[in-house]
Amino acid sequence: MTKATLAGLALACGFLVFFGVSFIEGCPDCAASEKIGVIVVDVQGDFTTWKNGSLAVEGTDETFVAEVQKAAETAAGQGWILFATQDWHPADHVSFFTNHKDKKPYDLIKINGRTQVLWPPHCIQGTENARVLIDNNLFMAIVKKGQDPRFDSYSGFQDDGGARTEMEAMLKRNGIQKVVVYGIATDYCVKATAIDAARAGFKVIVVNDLCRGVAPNTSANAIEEMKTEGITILDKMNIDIINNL
Ligand code: VGL
Ligand code: ZN
Repeated sequence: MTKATLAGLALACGFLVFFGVSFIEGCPDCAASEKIGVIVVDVQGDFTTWKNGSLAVEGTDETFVAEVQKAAETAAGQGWILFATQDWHPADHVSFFTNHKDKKPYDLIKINGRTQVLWPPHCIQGTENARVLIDNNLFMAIVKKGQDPRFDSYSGFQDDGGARTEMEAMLKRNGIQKVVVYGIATDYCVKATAIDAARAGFKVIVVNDLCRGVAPNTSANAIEEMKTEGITILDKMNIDIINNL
């Protein structure tokens, strides 16, 4: 072996050791470099008391929306990748009681063996109260759902007919493994979205203080159901806890 070859080998080994060591040193941070996604569910005028929504959920005043906004800003500041869901129904949507003869709001009907809750008309495409109330610029994308008049869609991942939205593909495309979910309503769209996220293989955290539910008993049941699916329920948005999960 020539001197030059030896010097080259030594240099190569040096590089290997240098980068190898720095890689090992980097490992305690591996968890922190996992991409974190956030899904802000259906924070729209029609679900809030603030905007006098047609399907206003208790506890959704201006202060609540401001807390959701602040949490979204904090998450964005952490480099987390934010998505929103947006209930976006045509006027002839199956879930509106007005589209069924002799029905009232909150009646239950059976459609193809599924139970459908009949709601007041809400989140009609292109109406003021269908807008997402959180700064839209914070979101990489706003996923619309419930556009097919035949199917309801509580989940941001798929409708009741099984049609998938772009949500799962976008999360995966961005290297996201952990998803934080909060918004409205705990017992419907938050629950369905969080459970579908867990079933799609994401580690899921629901932040309870940033959620509001249609009714206390169904919301309490929803929390238990989500735990059964392996979802972590936190009272508050705690950055350190979420980073280290
Ligand atoms: C929702 C009822 C009907 C929700 C949407 O966002 O939880 N609830 N449509
Ligand atoms: Zn709806």
